[in-house]
Amino acid sequence: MDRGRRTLRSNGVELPFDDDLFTPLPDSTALLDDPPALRRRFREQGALRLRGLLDRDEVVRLRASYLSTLPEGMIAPGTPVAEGVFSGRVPDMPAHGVAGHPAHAFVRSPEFDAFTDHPALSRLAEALLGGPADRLPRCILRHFHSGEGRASRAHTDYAYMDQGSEQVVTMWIPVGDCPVETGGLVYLEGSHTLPAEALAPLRERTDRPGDTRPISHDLGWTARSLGRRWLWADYEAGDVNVHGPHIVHASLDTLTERMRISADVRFVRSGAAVDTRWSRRWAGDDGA
Ligand SMILES: O=C(O)CCC(=O)C(=O)O
Repeated sequence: MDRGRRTLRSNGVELPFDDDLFTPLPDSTALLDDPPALRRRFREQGALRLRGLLDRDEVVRLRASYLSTLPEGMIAPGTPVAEGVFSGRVPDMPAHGVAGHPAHAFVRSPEFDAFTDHPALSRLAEALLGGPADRLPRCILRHFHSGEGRASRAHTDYAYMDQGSEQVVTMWIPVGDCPVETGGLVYLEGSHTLPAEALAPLRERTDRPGDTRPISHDLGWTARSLGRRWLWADYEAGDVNVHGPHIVHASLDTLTERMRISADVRFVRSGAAVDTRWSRRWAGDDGA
């Protein structure tokens, strides 16, 4: 591990970037040509990291398109739009993803539809789900910047989609390079095999006491309580992660000037029950 990068944060809580708390997420790209081996690895690990599944330039173009819809003042003057360097100033606009915020319009754009319909994503879903799969309409565009102390709390996807089939996979796609300090996704090793009872006591340490869906905002507490480490990676534009509905995952705070943009796209096995909350387009205030 790179000892130069000592302290990370998630939801404002500091995390020593050390071998007790973090270990690399293995690269599974070489298994793409071997679907049985890919499925085996997916079953064992609960999540896969696939490098360069998408074309880097296409992903960078999507990043630039979204960033170009932000109101003036959010991107540092004199920097290229696609870099997405935060100026330190958030212009007056609705909350993230709420109608009137650029992400709300962007996830309804033909460009975003074309991106989420990329055949490489559906092929991957079908390989892992063992047959035809349908993309769920609720695809999320996430956008984090430094200084907000905000990231995704430790959670499993199933807590948010438990009115439908478990035959579902999530693709997490960094829209632009996302080294660990920019705040990428981390998975708790082997946590997809844990029974729900093992996770329940962790909810006692939470910054959202009224919400039973997240596990905890404190990733150090989560890892130490379960005796497991967070799987991390330095992601690049074009990489795709895929995970199942029961693995515990979270994200890290953005500590760099470059903003973190990512998309999550989900697929369900064709014919399996769909949680109807995921049959509508995402909005930041849709409550799902
Ligand atoms: O990008 C994030 O912060 C969280 C994404 C996530 O939880 C997911 O893709 O399932």
